Amino acid sequence: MKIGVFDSGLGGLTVVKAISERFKGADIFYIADTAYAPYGDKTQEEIKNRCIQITEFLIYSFNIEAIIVACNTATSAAIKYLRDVYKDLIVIGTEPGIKPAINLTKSSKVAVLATKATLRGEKYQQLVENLSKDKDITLYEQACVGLVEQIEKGEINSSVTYNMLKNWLLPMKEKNVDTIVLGCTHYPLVSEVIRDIMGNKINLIETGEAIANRLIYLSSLRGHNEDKPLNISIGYTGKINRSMINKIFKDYNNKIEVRNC
Ligand code: DGN
Repeated sequence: MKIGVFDSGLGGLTVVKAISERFKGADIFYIADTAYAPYGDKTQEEIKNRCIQITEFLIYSFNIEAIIVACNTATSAAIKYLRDVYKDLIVIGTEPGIKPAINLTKSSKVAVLATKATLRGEKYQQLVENLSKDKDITLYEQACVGLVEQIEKGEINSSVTYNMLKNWLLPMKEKNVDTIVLGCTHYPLVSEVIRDIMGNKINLIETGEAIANRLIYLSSLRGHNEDKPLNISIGYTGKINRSMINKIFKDYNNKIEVRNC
């Protein structure tokens, strides 16, 4: 099976990593759209156009059967369009895991970290509106402006990144937030920093595992049951930080091809 995955940059590789831990028998073609990153400050129309161009490229270059939008921001701008137009493809998007967070919280205080575009998107607003009203939850939303750029630069442990996160997170810690939704696929790459600030007991909700499970389910409906090792290749449109790729896939044994496209 051939699967296309994309994001504005490195973030969607956290999703590919989660897939690589659970799924076999596929060729994964990943596009890091770094020439247009970050998506978080683009209009919904601009983001949607990029999603269409990348999907077309993946279809015509690699004949993909599935497309995974490994980006919350792009999902909110384009998933409906992609589902409507590419009916022959398996189309999977990424959404902040608010539901699992609500099930997990003990203090009833949940934070959502995401890009500005995700938080103001209609899809996110609907997700929040549809939350179970049975539980009285206080939701703290934080647009983490500049964090994606820090991660793209590979500045995971720099004092700038630490201080950014500290300014957003300490007020949440004081309010007894015990569960944080990582509503951007880049943010798992700073989860150690978040734990350092919030303490080890904090629950962090990522979406990679849920996406991998959805892929397993939908591909099995199409008869996918190959068992060969996963083959991953990464293309990028602007620049990419290769040491971050090595860091993300440090335990991955197969060769990963990385090239400009
Ligand atoms: N990884 C993207 C997301 O999940 O929203 C980041 C989007 C961006 O480029 N800011």
